[in-house]
Amino acid sequence: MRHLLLLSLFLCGFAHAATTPNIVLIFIDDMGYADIGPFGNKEVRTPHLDKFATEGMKFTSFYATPVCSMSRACLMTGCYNTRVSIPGVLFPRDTIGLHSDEVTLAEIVKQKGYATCAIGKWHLGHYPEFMPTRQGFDHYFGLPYSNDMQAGRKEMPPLPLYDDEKVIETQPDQSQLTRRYTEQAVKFIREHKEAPFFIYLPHTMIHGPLAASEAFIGKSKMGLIGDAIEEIDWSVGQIMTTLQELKLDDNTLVIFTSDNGPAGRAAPPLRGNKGTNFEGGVREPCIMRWPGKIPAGTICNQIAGNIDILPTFAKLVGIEPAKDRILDGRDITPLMFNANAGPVRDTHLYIGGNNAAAIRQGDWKLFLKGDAADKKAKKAAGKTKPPKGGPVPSLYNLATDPGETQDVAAANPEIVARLKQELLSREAEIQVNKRPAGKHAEGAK
Ligand SMILES: [Ca+2]
Repeated sequence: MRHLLLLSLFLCGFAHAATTPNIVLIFIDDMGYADIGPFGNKEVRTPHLDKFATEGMKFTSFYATPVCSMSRACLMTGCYNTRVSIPGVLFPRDTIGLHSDEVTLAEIVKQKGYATCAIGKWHLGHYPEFMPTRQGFDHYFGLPYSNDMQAGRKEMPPLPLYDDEKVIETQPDQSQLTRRYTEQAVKFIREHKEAPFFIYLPHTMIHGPLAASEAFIGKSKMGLIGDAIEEIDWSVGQIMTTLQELKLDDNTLVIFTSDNGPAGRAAPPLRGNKGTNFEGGVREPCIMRWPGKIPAGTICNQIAGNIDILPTFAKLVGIEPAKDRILDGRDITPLMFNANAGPVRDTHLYIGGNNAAAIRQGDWKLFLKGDAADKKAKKAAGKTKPPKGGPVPSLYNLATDPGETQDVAAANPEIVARLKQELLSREAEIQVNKRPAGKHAEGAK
C-alpha cells in the first residue's frame, strides 16, 4: 500500500514536471532599476510586486538595451538587436520592421500549441506585415509604437490603437491604457485557462506622456510617474489574482521586467539612465515567479537579460530553436531553478545603436565607444545631464563599483586589452552573420 502511495506520488510529480507552463511576460516601458519596492524604491507603493518578489526570484544583473525598439528586437528574437538589424527607436516614418523570417517568442511557443497574445506597445514595425499578428500572436491589442508619437508632434499621424489588425481608435485616452490592457490580459487568461497560453504584455506606461486612471491619479508620493507605477502594480495584482482564482498559479511562469532605464530620472545606485549604456540605462528590474519551480524569495546576481528569454522559453516548452541561425541568448533555466547556480553566460555586449559600445565579462566592464546608444539617444540623454562618459576606453569593476565612478583602465592594461579583443571579435562575428530587417515595399499596402 505504502509503495503504491509512493508510486502515485512519484507519477503525480512526474506528470506535473512534464507539463509546460503558461507564460505571462510583463514588459514595462522606461522603468528604471530603482522604480519599484523590490529594487529599493521607498517612495512608491508596489505591494503586488513586493509580494511577487518574495514568492519568486529577483535578478540583479538583468540587461536590456538603452532604448525601446532595440530591446524589443532582443526580447523577440533571442539576439542582440544588431544581429537582426533593428537600431535605436522606430518612428512612424520608418519603413523597416522585424523581418518576417525571424522566429519570435510567440512562434516558438506556437509550435507547442500555445494560445498567444500581445497586449500593449509593439514597436517592431507598424506596417501590416510587421505586426504581432504576423509574428506568431493570435491576438493583438495596443499601440504599434511609442505613445508620444502622436498627432501634434512633428507631423506625426494620429496615434492608432489596434485590435488585431484593425485600428479601432486614434489618439486614445492614455489614462485608460493600463486599465484596458489589464482587462484584455485577464480576459485572455479566462478564455484560455484550459490550454497553455503565452501573454506578452508590453505596457505603454511608464513612457511619457505619463498618465494614470482616476483611481491612481494624484495618489502616489512620487507625482504622476509614481501614480503610473502604482497603477502598473495594480495591474500585476489583477493578473496574479486571476491566476490564483483559476488555479493556474502553480503552472504559470510570470516575468516582470522593463525595456530600458528611466527617462530623465536617476536609477540609484546605478549611473546613467535611458539612452546610455551605463548600468542605469540598461540594467533592469526583473522578477520571475513560478511556484514550486523557482525558489521563493531568492536573488540571482548572475548576468542575464532579455536576449535570454527566447532560448529559455524554447527550453521550457521543449522546442529546439532553429539551427540555421545564431542566437546570442542562452537558456537561463539553470539560474531560475537555482539561485546559486554558476554563470550561464559570463559576457554581455552593450549595444549602442549599430554596434557594441561596451562589454561586460564577469565583474569587469569596458567602454570602447562612449556611453550613448546613438546620436539621437545621446541628445535626449543630454537634456537630463547624465554623467559624462569620459574617455574611452574606460574600465569599471561592477562588483566593487556598481555605480561606475572609478575608471580603472590605466591600472589594468591587460584586462582592457582582453576585453577590447573580446568585444571586437564578437562584434566582427555579428557583422558577418547579421540578418536583415524587414523592409516595407514602396507602394505596398
Ligand atoms: Ca522604452
